[in-house]
Amino acid sequence: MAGVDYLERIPNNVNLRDDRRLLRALEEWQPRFLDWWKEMGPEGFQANEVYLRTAISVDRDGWAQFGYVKMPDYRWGIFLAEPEADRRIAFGDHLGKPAWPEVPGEYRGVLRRLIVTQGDTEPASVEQQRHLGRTCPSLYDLRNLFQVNVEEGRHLWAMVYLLHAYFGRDGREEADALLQRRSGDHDKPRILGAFNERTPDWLSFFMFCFFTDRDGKYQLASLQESGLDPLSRTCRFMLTEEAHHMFVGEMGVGRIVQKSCELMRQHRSDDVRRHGGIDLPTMQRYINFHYSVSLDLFGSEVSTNAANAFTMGLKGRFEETKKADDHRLADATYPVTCLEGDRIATRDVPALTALNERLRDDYIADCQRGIDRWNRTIKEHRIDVELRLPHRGFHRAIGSFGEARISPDGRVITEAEWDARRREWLPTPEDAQFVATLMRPAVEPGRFAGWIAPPARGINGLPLDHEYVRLTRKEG
Ligand code: BYC
Repeated sequence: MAGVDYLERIPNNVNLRDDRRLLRALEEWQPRFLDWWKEMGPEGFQANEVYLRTAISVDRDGWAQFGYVKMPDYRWGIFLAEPEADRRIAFGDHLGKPAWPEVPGEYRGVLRRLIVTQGDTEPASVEQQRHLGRTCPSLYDLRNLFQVNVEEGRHLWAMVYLLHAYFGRDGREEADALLQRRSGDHDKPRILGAFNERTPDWLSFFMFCFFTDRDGKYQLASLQESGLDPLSRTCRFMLTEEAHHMFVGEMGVGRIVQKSCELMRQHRSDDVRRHGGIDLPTMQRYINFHYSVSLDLFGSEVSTNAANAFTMGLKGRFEETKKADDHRLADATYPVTCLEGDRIATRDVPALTALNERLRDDYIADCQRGIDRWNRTIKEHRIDVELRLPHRGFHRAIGSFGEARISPDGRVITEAEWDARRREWLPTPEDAQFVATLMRPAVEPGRFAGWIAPPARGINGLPLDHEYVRLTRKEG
């Protein structure tokens, strides 16, 4: 059990019962969280039993337990990875000093902002996905959606724990505000752009899990390097859950690509839509959209915020400890591609200010690996099409490219060319309408909608026709 107390109202491995004040504060927040879940979590299905994985330990082996749970009864809790003995700060001005068990007073504001920004994305994604249950392509996919949703809820708990435990009254207020903002709301939107976009259909959901959850992986990996030890430990455990969300995204898109290729071969036609599939040009436009809004999540190419967070020892680089340099970056430079006047240029800038771009580079390389795997599927069907990541400047709102129009192949273009061609590059209202026509629920065990191939295997060794969500009870 590695110290997880499941008998408590709030399962945890942080000895919550020994800190009465904190326990009381979190127990007060808990019903507000549940109210939010009921109002803004998955629409319907709250009374149905779902075959979910629950964290029961933070050990590498055996941290998960599978079983039927009604979502509101999911054991949301607080899990920090095991402490590392004598952990030292691995970068910045405090390099080599012992990691902090508490928040250093002078860094309170910056740390709070990072934690709130991270925390805000978690409930946002649940809100974005709340209508999807009704149009699930299979019970297998429905269960995966709900697994992702409850784990995002747990990630919210992770950040709320830090706010309550280390930031006093300000932290409690921020924790409440996390339940008050709403994705896409005009007056009280979520903090970051991508988390105010709609996720109206399952194609968008799989793209979101592939591209946007992958930003989560890179941000959490950077925060895992943090000198603030409780933040590091909580992110380390969150990353184990995040991996499943990216798996859902990559497999989901991969299965749609597979089905489209099968339909193209079977009907000897590119006109997959006529046969109930999603054509590859539409897939490309969805990739262009989700990739570009996710690139924005890394912030500006050149950022003093990022430099400060690094120098202070609060947010490191991806795999900081594996890098062979001085971990201070005082004199280092890094090449950054951005807009210079009316052309795109790459220039060396101080590496400290280029940390957002460097993380974006790591992310882009990771996205490309997924695209390569989808292209392998297309090639196996002997179809001469390649999916591509558009240029990093395409359709950007944040950073230097936010000021210009860039084509997917990386040319600075005029507003007139953008207007004339954006329908080739980004999902059109007609694309969305077409995809919406495919979103009809397939809820008999073992049945899959006609636009997506079944997965290679079921969950936890179970067959594909397992009843992953029990729909026999009436929906709540
Ligand atoms: N939208 O210096 P700049 C996840 C703001 S996803 C709106 O360029 P900085 C998940 C920025 O806040 C991971 N605003 O950037 C995935 C700043 O505003 P203020 C989430 C934006 O600060 C799926 C100003 O622009 N975690 O876990 O170096 C499902 C100038 O900022 C955006 C984190 O983000 C944007 N896209 O870096 C569920 C980690 N981009 O302060 C979950 C924590 C920038 O001047 N956050 N701005 O008012 C951070 O590390 C940083 O806040 C950012 C921005 C990387 C987001």
